[in-house]
Amino acid sequence: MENQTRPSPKQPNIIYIMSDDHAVRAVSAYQSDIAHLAPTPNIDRIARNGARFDKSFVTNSLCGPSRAAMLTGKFGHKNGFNHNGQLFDGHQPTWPRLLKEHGYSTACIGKWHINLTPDGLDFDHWELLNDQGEYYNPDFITKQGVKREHGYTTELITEKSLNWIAKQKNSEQPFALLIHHKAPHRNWMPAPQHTRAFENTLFPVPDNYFDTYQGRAAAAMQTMNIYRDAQEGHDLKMTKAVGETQWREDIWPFLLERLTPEQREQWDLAYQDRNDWFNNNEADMSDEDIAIWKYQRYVQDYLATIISVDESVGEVLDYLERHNIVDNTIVIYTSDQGFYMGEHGWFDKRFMYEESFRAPLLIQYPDKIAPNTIVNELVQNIDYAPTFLEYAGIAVTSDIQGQSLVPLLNGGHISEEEGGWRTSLYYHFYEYPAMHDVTRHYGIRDHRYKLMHFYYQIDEWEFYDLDRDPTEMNNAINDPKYLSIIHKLKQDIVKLEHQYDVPPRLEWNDSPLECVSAPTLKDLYPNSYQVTQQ
Ligand code: SGN
Ligand code: CA
Repeated sequence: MENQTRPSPKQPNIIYIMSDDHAVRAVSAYQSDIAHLAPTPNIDRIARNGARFDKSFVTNSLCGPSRAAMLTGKFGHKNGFNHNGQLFDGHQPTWPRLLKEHGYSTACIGKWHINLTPDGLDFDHWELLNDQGEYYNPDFITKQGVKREHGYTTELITEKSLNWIAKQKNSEQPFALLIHHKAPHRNWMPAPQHTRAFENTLFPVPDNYFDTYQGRAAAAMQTMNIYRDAQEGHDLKMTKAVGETQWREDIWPFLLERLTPEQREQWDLAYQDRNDWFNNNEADMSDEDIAIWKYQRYVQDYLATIISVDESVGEVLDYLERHNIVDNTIVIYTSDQGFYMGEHGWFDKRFMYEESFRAPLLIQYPDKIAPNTIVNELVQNIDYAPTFLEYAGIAVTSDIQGQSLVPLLNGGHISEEEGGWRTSLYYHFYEYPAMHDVTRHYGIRDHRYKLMHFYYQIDEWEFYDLDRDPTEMNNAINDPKYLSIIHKLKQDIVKLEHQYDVPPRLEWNDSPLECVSAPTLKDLYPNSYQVTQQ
C-alpha cells in the first residue's frame, strides 16, 4: 500500500532523459522557425518549470562518445571512447555508479550503444535496446536474456520507465533513472498514430539547403546529403512504383520486416497516397523540386518521431506531479548531440558546426531551480556528471573534467568576482574514415568565434564570426581583419589541449580507427537468446 506520509529522500531523485539526434531547432522551447509547426509542449514544460541552456554543446558529436562523456564527465581521450564501435569500460567512475554506491537505486532503459550491456556500471535494473535498436517490435536485452516486445519503441521505453519508477516511489531511497530514447535517430519511423502528423505541413527550407561548400573542403567531402546520400527507401520511405508498397533500395530490410502484418498494412496505407503522388509526378519534376520534396519527407518523418518522445516526457512529468514527487526530482531533457534538418543540405551530425555541436538542455528541479531560468554560459556534456554528484551531495571525483552546473542553475550566471565561468569550449571528432565521410577535426568556440582544424587526409582551417555568419557559410580564415583573433584562438586551443590533457595530434593522425567486434547477442546469451513475441 502506498504510504503518502513517508518523507521524501533527502537526496533528489534524478530522471535523465536523453533522446538520440534531437536538433535544438526541433525543441519548441528554443523558439525556432518551426516551433509553431511542430511544437514539443511537454519538453517545453521542463524549461518553464526550470532552466533552459542556450549554449549547451557536446565534446564530440556522435552517439557513443557523447554517452561516454556524459557518464564520466571526461573527454573521450580520457574515458577511452572516441568513436562508435569501441567498448566502454564501465569500471571507471561514472555518476550512476557513484550514486548507487551512495545509496541510490539506479536504472537505465533504452538505447545504450557503448557496449552490449552496462557491464561494470552495476545498475540495479536495465533493459536495453540492441545496438541502435529498432523503432518497431524491438529486442530488449535484460539481465535475464533477450526478449522481442510488440509495440512502438518510444512507448515501450516510457512504459518500462514508469513501471520502474512506480516500484521506487514509496521508498526513502532516492533513485536515478536514465531514459534513453532511440528516436529521433535514423531511419525516422514514426508511431502508427503519427505517421501522417505532418503530411500536409510544408516546413521552411533552410537558406543553405543547396550549399556548394565553397571554401570548406571538409564540408565538400561529406556524404550526408538529403538529396544525394539519403537512401530513398530506408530513409525516405519512397516506393518503387505507383500502387506498390515495396521500398526503393532498402539497406536494412529487417527493420520493416519486423512489423506485424497489421502494423505493416497501417504503415503502407499511411504513405500510399503521398508515394503514389510522387511516383506519378517524378518524371516532370526538376532535380531541385525532387530535392525539396525529399527534404519535406525527411523533416516530416523526423519530427513525427519526436511527437512520441514529447508524449513520453509528458507522461513522466504527469506521473511525478500526480504522485507528489516532482519537487524533489531533477528532470533533465537532452540529446546525445544535435542534428541537421537540411542545413547545408544535410542529415546526420559529426561536424563542429552549430547544428550538430549544440544540443538541447533543459533541467527542472522545483525545490532548487527557479522557473524560466535561462542560462547563457558555455556548457558541455562533461558538466552533467559533476552536476548530478553535487546535487546528490557526493564529492566530485578528481578525474572529472567538467564543471558542476549548480552555480549556474542557482542564478543563471557567475560573476567574475565569483571566479567566472569558462569562456571557451574544446571539441574533437575522430570517427574517420567512416560512414558519412566527415574527416577528423578539433576546434574551439567562444561566445562569438569558432576556429576548427580539419585533418587526416586534409589540412584545412576554418574560422567563423558567429555574430555575423551564424550559419557558417563564409570561412573567414584568410580575412585579414580577423588575423589577431585567429592567432589568439590558436593559442587558446593549445591551452585547452593542455588543460584537458589531450595527446599530441600526430598520434590521432596516424591512428586507424580500432573497433572491437562486440559479442553478438547469441554469444552473450547462448541459452537465453530467444525472440518471444508478446
Ligand atoms: C547509423 C546510421 C548513421 C549514423 C550512425 C551513428 N545509419 O549507422 O547514419 O551516423 O548510426 O549514429 S542507420 O541507417 O543505420 O541508422 S549514432 O547516433 O549512433 O552515433
Ligand atoms: Ca545520436
